[in-house]
Amino acid sequence: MDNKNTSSNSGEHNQAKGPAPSGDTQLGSGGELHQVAGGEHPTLTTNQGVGLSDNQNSLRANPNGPTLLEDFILREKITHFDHERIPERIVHARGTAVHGFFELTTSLKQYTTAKILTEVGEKTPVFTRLSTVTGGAGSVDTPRDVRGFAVKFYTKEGNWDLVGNNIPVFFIQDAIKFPDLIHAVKMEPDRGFPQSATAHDTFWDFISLTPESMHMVMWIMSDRTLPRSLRMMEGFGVHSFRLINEAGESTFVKFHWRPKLGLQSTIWDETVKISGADQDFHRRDMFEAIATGNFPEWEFAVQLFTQQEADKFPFDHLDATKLIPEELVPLRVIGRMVLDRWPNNFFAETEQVAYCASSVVPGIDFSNDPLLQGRLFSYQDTQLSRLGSPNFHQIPINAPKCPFSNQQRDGHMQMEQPAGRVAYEPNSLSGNSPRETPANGFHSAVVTETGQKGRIRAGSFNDHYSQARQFYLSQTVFEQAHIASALVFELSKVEHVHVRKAIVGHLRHIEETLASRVAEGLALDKIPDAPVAAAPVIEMPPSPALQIIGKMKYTLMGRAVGILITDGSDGVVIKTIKKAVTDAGATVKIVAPKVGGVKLADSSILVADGQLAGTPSVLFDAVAVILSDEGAAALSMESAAINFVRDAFGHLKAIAVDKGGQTLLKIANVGQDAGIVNTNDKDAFIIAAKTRQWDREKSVRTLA
Ligand code: HDE
Repeated sequence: MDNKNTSSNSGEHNQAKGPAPSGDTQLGSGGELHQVAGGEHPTLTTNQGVGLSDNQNSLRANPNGPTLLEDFILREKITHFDHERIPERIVHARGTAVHGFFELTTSLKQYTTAKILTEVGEKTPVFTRLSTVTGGAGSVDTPRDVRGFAVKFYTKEGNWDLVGNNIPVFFIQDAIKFPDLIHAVKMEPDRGFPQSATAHDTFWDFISLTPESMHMVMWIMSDRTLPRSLRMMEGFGVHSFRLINEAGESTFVKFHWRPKLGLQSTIWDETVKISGADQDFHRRDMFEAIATGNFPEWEFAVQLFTQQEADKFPFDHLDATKLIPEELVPLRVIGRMVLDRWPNNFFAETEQVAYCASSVVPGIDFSNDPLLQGRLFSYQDTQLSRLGSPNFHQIPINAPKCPFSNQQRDGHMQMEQPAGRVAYEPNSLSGNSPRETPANGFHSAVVTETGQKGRIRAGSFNDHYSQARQFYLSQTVFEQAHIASALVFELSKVEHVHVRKAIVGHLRHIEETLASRVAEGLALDKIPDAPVAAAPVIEMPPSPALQIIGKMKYTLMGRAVGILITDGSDGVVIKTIKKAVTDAGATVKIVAPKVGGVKLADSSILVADGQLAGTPSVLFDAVAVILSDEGAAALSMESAAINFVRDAFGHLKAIAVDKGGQTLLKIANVGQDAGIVNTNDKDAFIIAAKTRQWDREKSVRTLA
């Protein structure tokens, strides 16, 4: 439909009647209300361009009679509506995507011919989709789940899709197990729940029988699966890829994204409450960041290594359940990605974008990782089923931004009209049909493959526990406690006791104390036996780069602070705290009992950004409570106010209070520590707000 169609049609109910004063309300003859914004409105038409005289009433035999089949306008509208949904992604259905650019800062010319990795300063458009894995498209943003990190680079040499996750390893080693893994984690087929959760029997049953998943299990039980914001997550290409240079030599590469805002996660109790308070917590956060010009940015880094170096690793880098510690192969930062433009239309872009792990450009190639090899088939196939046509590459969000042409023809929803009589290659009839370019077209790495064909897992994939142990031992004591407690939480939701025990048995190979903490948390009568390990566990040096706390930035940049106020609050104090917070790079939201605002001590009105009942402190990184005595008294019986401070305290956040705020803390039975500061000392508040009060945790909950 052409939105610019201005052909005149001014039926009685048509809103296309030209300018009307903004905010005017008009009554249509059907009794409906039209809120009319000012401006020229195009004519409302059918998909065939026929103007509508009435978009409120279907065609009926008489005012009280049946609707007529003849009503092609009704039928067209309803038919289109009935077909609005396309199959959602079988995994990663829920996602948020943003446009932006990638800029190379260091050339990898020595290693690759790919222009995107050799042309320093060049800005390449990208479309990046960040997703959860297990839930449906309408599920919450904040389950305990892996996050997808998919980047489509529209390079000069074709589209390169780096379809990664926020965790550098994966559950399984071979693609053939993927459908089983996903069937186990998705809602159970007989009951249709739980949605978007690993805490149930089928998931842990599968895991208990799949020892190769143990390293990933450590990562998913850590707070990595509870990101505070999509802007505060790392991204990983996971598999080893190859770079190929002009001489045809290849080097292995792992790709990494590192958020400029640093890593930041929530804690479990907080996450559970966020899921109730704001189902769209991450999507809204990203939307607001883009809308306010706080464009998220990531460093792009690579780990480069040769076959000779790989031969010396105490693991097989082609096994996707292993990572290469940064201490072994350092990260080289070679570029940055900035996301700066929200899509115009969610369906057309975020839903229809089709990432394919097989989309690479000349100079980048695949490794023999058997998980990656399976993915090279799966994505193209899934897009065919999801988008319904082999022409999905023509949808604007998927189309390369460089010229592309070949002799593929026809198919559902063909949008092109190729001219001429030639649709094959080679041909001698057309002077301008596309030809191969042997010099700079795509070449695969020159590798020799030998050995016996068969369904054989390489013996070098047998070590299932060493890196899981390395991960656990690399964490701070706070993070270790979170991992142990997450395991207790999840396994407590598992009904089958033998499954709980089997998991604890695996944990014994990772670290005995972890196994005993979890066993105690589950009240097991004795520590279960460990299963036979396929390979001995080797000791690897701790890698601090695997922590979250070690990688959190001591900053308020990109974060949010809530200020709870009531009638009679001191406007000067509010202003001072607000300025200190915004100067530190965070956003401020005013929370009040009524959204219309409060009457401050000086009788001025301050409008609230959120009503107390709908804006709990879980939505913020730190809070200030600035109340008059009367306000504090009024809030003393409001559970939303009491929970506001109690949760902020329980979630280890800094709390700034004035006298009235202190009264509320007392009523809520909230203790005092270094994270509770007076609003008079704004600097102390900013210092405390830049981190979490980890030491407080032992006083607010029993961890495993
Ligand atoms: Fe995916 N994965 N995956 N995956 N994956 C899909 O493709 C698949 C794996 C990842 O925002 C599907 O378009 C197989 C690893 C992301 O649109 C599907 C295997 C990693 C996204 C598919 C894996 C990923 C997907 C579903 C095991 C991290 C979302 C819808 C061999 C490196 C992309 C779709 C987006 C999506 C298959 C494992 C990342 C079915 C067979 C490992 C970020 O094709």
